[in-house]
Amino acid sequence: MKFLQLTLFLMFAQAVYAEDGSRLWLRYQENSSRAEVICKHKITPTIAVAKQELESNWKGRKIYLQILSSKKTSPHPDDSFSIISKANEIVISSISEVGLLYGAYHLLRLQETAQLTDNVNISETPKYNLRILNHWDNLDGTVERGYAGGSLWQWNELPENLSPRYRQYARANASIGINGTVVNNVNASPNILTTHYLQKVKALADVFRPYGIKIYISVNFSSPAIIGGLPTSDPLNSETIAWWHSKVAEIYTIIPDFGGFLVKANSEGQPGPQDFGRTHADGANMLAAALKKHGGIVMWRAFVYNPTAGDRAKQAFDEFTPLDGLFADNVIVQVKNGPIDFQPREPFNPLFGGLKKTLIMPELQITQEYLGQSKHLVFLAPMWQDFFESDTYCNGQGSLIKTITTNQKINAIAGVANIGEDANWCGSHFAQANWYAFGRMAWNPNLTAEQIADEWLAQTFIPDKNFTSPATDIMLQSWEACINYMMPLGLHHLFAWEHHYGPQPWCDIPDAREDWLPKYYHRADSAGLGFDRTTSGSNAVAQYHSPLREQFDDIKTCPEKYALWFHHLKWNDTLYTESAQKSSCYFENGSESAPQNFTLWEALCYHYNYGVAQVRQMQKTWQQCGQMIDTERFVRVQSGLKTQARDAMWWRDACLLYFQTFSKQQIPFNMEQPVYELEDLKKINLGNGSLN
Ligand code: BDP
Repeated sequence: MKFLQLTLFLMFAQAVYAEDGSRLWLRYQENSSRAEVICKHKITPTIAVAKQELESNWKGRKIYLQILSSKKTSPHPDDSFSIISKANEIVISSISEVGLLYGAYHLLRLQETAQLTDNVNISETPKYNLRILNHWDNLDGTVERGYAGGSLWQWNELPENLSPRYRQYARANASIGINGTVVNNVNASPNILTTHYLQKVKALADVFRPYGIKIYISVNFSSPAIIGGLPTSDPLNSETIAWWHSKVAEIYTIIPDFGGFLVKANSEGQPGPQDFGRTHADGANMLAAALKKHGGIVMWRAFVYNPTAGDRAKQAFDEFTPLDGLFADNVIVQVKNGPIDFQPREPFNPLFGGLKKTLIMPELQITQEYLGQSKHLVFLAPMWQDFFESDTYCNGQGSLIKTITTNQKINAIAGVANIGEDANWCGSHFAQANWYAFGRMAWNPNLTAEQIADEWLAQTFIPDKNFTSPATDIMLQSWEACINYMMPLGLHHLFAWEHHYGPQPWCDIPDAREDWLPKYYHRADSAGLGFDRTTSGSNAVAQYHSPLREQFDDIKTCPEKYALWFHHLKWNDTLYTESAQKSSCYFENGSESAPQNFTLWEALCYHYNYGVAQVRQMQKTWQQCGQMIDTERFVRVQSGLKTQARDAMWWRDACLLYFQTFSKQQIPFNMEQPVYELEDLKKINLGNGSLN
């Protein structure tokens, strides 16, 4: 009997304390009795969610939920809310139901992060109206660039069976203000538009609706020919036009509040209007016309490049700026943050500030395709903060990306999701922070990475400064660390072929597209390293407004972090003192004092080594603060950091040893020396992902 009791106790304890990450940042301790929440408005499904969340989880005074009447005729739901405390009560008010829901989650966030004060007087309005996740999920259940297991969508079981995770997903998104989701891959199967699949999409839309989340789909531009049996998909052909109009009408009968289409066209082999001699504007406007009367939009991606058109970094700008002003008013051009492709660090894409008469929305990548995937702890909010705060100078100084993209008729932002079937949703515990950060920054790009890290840690682990403050340090330096050990000083795309996880700067695949090979980007030779994009090179600098173009053009004023992005430098060129100054902490522990300046080669050696040192420091800090949390997650993160530390050394050695074959110089004696042989590293087959 005793044994049975003990077993039952242990089972119970495990059930209660299983810390598999499935609860994300929503770890409220449920109330033993319901909190008092009063709402005089009709209890709609959305209000019911708000009410229930507060009743179960709110620990304070009586709450009133209040819908305000409004004369506004905004085309987009106004998600604003206010929270005001009075003596014995708190009033959450909004003109919309979903505003109340956001208010409820906001209040709970303050409670969970111990930020509640007696007097609350908050008023919040999101800066982007459309805050959208892009799932690169295929209809066969795989996820392109997904590192958290298969797709969350069980297409085979839909529409009949609804996984409980659909609702949990919607709840998590609503709690951080995400209000749209594109459920399928931009490399879109035309089948998504068949009635069969639209019924499945409808089932998801029905689950998401109470949480204020609209559904969108990615469409294949050749759908009229592929599934419609038409002879062409030419956007100016009347049959094509009629096909899209009737398809869109069908979608709206099935899903009345459908959001619209996301389109990847004439990019990486996807079909598009150029196949018929038409422009991106012709293609986008044709779809937009079909969606217009239903209130739908087209998000048309600007991720275009082809091997014959010169410097890849220039191509989207070259293709899209001549079309500026020609897009319909329900088309929004979706632009990746950088001009190449979600690299560890890129300067901002010059289409921001380049397109002035076209609606434009940023596309960020949450899934860390090029930042260690779900294996490396890399917090992306510092990167996004940097991006939002970049000054484009398009209307003079102060034309920050976060300002120009939130002052349009439609303000939207997309993030490529890192969500999958894994119990912890994102493949690792800290990867959840990037989903969280995307939502928070889409709501308010003025939030700092530090604030977001801190509140995420408090909710996801414990609201104790002894834990959150060192853990925030880890998060805040993780992006810089990753850049250092992967590709510092503006280097980019040194990744292993197709896999995009490990290093392969030497990669040479016969007959491969030149612009898919690392050599195209690093241009290492016996003279030096880097891509010359100055006025005497590809002249990509000219795509930026003054004074940026002059600044980038001149190595003396170009920020060191972009040195090799814009310049081909000689191995012995003296880099300004930026790295050298920063390096003092690295050298402090060694016998040598910090140098005054570096040559390019020395700076490279330093950055790679410093990146490794940063990860080693992250390990130590975690060892110290991680023990304050549950063992399960502590150990998992600890083990992830080990992998990251080994991978960092792998990256460092692969890149330095390879570049050394050109520089012909020794790695300075006062820095760490390689532990691997280049020839061995060249043999690694990345099928299995990492060095482990
Ligand atoms: C690249 C990915 C590729 C995507 C493409 C895109 O490697 O899988 O299809 O971006 O954004 O980063 O379309």
